[in-house]
Amino acid sequence: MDRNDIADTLSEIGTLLELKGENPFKVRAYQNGARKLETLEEDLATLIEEDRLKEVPGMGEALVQKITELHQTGTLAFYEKLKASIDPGLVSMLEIPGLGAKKISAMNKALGIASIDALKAACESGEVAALKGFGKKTADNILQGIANREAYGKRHLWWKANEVAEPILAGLKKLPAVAMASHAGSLRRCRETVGDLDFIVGSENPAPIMEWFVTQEGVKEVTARGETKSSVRFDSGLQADIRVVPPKQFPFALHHFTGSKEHNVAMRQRALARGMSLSEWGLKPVDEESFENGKTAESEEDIFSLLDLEYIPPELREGLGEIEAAESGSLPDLVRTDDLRGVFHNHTTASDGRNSLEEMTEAAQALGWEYWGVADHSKASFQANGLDEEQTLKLAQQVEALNASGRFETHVFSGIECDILGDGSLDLEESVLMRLDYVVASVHISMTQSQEEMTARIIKAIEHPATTMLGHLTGRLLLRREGCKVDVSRVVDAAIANEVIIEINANPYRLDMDWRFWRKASDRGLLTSINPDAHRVEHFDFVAAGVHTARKGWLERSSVVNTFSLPEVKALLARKRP
Ligand code: DGT
Ligand code: CA
Ligand code: CA
Ligand code: ZN
Repeated sequence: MDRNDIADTLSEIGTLLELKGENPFKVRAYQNGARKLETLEEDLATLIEEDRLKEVPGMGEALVQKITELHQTGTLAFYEKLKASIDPGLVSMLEIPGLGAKKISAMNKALGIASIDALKAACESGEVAALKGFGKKTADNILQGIANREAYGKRHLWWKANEVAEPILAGLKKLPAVAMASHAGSLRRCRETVGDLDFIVGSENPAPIMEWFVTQEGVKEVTARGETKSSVRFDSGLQADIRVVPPKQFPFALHHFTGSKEHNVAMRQRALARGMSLSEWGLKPVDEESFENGKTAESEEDIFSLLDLEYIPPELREGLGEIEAAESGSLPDLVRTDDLRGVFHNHTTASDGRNSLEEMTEAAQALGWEYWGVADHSKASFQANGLDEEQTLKLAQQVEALNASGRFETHVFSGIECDILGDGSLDLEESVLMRLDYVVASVHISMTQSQEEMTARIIKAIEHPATTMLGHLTGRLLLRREGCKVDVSRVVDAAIANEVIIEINANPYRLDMDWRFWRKASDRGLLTSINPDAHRVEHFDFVAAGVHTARKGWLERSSVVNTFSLPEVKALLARKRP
């Protein structure tokens, strides 16, 4: 073990002893020992070899023995034993910003607190504030620290992160010093969640850009501030990084910081195979020192073309075969939001939606859609005011009347989001379902079945003659709830065999079926519909998130039925209504 690792271990020993409430002198001895090691002027190996470590001021016998053991064996029996003797709950409390071992130990002794949850409860109940030497302010600080730990540790939904990112990018582009600016990282690759925001700027004059970035509205904390790089944290815990580079370097930096790491590794290997070195700085012959005489690129397109590749859209840069496809000219012609001509899975005031059939139709028309479909809940979803057979038929009649009235140019399809019951049967009579234009079959109840049960249940629903499409396959809610367990491959097989569509539920919390399954599934012939699951007119906008999922899944228009024209869609739906 080297000097720095040994110093870290010593300082951890100090913390662990403090957690146990040990004698403060003993604690300090380890902390001082760690600092001594860090500032050692002579080589540690030499000192140990010549048995002179004990001559260093402040190095007691116990410390010398432990440092020597760590240096020679890489482990320390004393440390292992100490770790094993401490409740991991106490150690986890050290992750709370602003809370140290001494306070944790005191609260453990007085109140028996040994976990973050218990600590939170004790702060809320006033027990911590009542402790000698603590008080209300300390308890409030601890609660704030717990909240921050949760917020800072977590990932953020792409949709929400993008709402923060858009004004930042717009603000950057307005600055006179900015020649060019872009978002990068997972945000630009349209991952369903992002760890932090990344921005790349091209400019010869970074100072005013840095100043604007760290003082912009909503910044809660500046976590790093440099001449060309800074990081800030917003109230939500979301962090944003910015890097300013000379305009000449911009395309290379943008490509590098868009990632993914896997994509970058493959690109660098490709460059190396051509005797070139690719990095955030540029592209140059491997044997040249600097990037001065390297290749120039006006845009990312140029970088790909310098490496004999078609342009790879950011959504595909996940290191999953995009470079091979770009080399052979077989990248997909990815679906786009403006390719959509309608949507199918939507709710109205008839069940748990906020807007009426007419309001939704008006909004669909305003978006330029040729059609949209209503699919309110069925009766098993009673908490969502689900419809029974009679109410379902009544809604279908209203749809028919609205279409006949000629009030709107946008055609309305009548459908239902029919519950898949626990045994795989559908919630409404087959004769009623067959009178609707289409049926979205979804699982909302009994979600905790085993994978075997759930898979069989969903396949049974797929085999029902009235089923047109499957709603939100797993029922997951990103960052909130795991989806149910299901054998995706078998469900996809069944859907293809029964000509059932599997939706991409475009609600930003769902994005279900996941993008990772789509490339293979569509190669086998599966069709999708990008459905907003709108519960109010504004939710129609969710389709943009669903399009990201489709693009990350390599989907072209031909796999997405709601890019089809009205006559094509009518013909497709009619196949299930002989
Ligand atoms: P995130 O923020 O966790 O959602 O994911 P990213 O992809 O945005 O990752 P981030 O913010 O750490 O870095 C942005 C990009 O910069 C990343 O996708 C690739 C590039 N990058 C960062 N660190 C490294 C690295 O150590 N190696 C390589 N090859 N690329 C890196
Ligand atoms: Ca990032
Ligand atoms: Ca970052
Ligand atoms: Zn649903």
